[in-house]
Amino acid sequence: MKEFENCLDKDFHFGYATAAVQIEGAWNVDDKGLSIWDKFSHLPNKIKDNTNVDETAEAYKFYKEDVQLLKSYGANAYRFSIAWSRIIPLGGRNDPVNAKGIEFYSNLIDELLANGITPFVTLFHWDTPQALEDRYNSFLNKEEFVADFCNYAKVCYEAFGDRVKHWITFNEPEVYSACAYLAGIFAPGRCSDRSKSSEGNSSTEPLIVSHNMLIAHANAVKIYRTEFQPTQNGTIGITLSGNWAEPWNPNDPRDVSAAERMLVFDIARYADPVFKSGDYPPEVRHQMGDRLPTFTPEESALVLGSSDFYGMNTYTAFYIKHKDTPADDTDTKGNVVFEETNWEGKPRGPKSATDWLCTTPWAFRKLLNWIYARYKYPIYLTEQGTTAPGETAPTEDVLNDTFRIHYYTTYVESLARAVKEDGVVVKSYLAWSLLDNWEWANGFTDRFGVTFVDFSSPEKTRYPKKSAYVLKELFQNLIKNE
Ligand code: GBH
Repeated sequence: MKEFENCLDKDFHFGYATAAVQIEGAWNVDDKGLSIWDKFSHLPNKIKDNTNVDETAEAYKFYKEDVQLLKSYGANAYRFSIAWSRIIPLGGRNDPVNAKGIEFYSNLIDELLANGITPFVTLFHWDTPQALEDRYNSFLNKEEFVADFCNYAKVCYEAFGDRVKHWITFNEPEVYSACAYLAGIFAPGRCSDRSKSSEGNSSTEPLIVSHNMLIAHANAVKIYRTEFQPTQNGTIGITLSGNWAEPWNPNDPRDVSAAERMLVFDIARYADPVFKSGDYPPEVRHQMGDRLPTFTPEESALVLGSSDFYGMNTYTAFYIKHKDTPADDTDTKGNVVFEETNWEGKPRGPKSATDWLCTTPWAFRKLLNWIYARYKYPIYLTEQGTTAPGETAPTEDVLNDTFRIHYYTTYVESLARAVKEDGVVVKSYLAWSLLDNWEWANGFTDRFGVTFVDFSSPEKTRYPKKSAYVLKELFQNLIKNE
């Protein structure tokens, strides 16, 4: 990648991302409260390999070792999430704050800073305190939820804001709301299918939940901006999911507009309110009608501009074909068909060990351009990565992870092209993930780490994979020294 040497500014952040539920373990240590995953992962038939989150990579215990890994991988940034139920075990604004929970994250932040690593902190990566679910159905109750989330956010700004300068309120409103309230495969597992859940409405709840999430985000940002940003000088925003949509048949205008529509439903539905218009895109409103909540004028004004940057998670791409039948009332993707191959039988790309995920570097550049053209906000890439076929034991072959190396090398080249040739402004690359972790409904079966974790060993032994060193070298060459 000689031609792209030094194409990234000196202040570019390269590193790794994780989430509390997926790596911490220690579910009841130091007075932590229960999160919805502590309950959900123990229900029968929810998790592919019947595992739960009682014990994972145990990063709660081994965080110092993980900071050393980050350092040896050349990372200058680390994105982790705070478990709300460690900070406020019962979650609510009138519930006590847990000093031991604060101490843990405070120590982690200090350890990172002492090793030259900038913390990027996510306040919510899908682990609502179970008590708030029990009390008022968490996200479904706007007034209660917004007030409790703002209180929690404020406790975090107060405790960590002297050292944390990069805040992310929520991770992926679309993935969370669709998986937890439409498909019912994530905690709290609500959906219309009564064989899976005794409660829920897949038509309306996902939209209410993500709507209330945007409002909670905007309120928490307002608090940061008015009470903390003037003295703490940090930056705050939201991270959105989004995978590229490529027309199944580029010569069929119906597929071309279906692909564009998918991006609008999947990405712009969240990004337009925050970065562009303060409201949902008209075509989304048109299809969803009254299912979709509305913003009051005050909410709209609060949401618009409520992010200092565009937090972007992206992994792959799909071929998108138009549909001739009308949209059903649980559709959130613009009434399209997802295809594995295009009209000529061309596959998306090499297949990872995860069914939805293929290596599609060509799509990454297109998506960066699509997002930057529409919003003109600096982009923080906050997640990207892959599993690889056959990673079951830390053998020499597995640790020499050529599949993942190919993924990262080609994606990083796309990034460099988007920056250098297309002028897209990107300020971070945080790979998913530092460690093999607990991949939600797929349990431990999907290994996203650049570090192999032996979950059967008491020390949860970490084995670096070669991709970690390949990424280190790539970014050493891309980031300017001065
Ligand atoms: C991110 O979700 C998450 O932020 C992170 O926690 C996670 O570990 C990582 O990506 C890898 O998945 O499409 O029907 O098979 C991103 C998107 C969420 C996409 C779960 C796939 C499964 C449902 N992924 N989803 S399905």
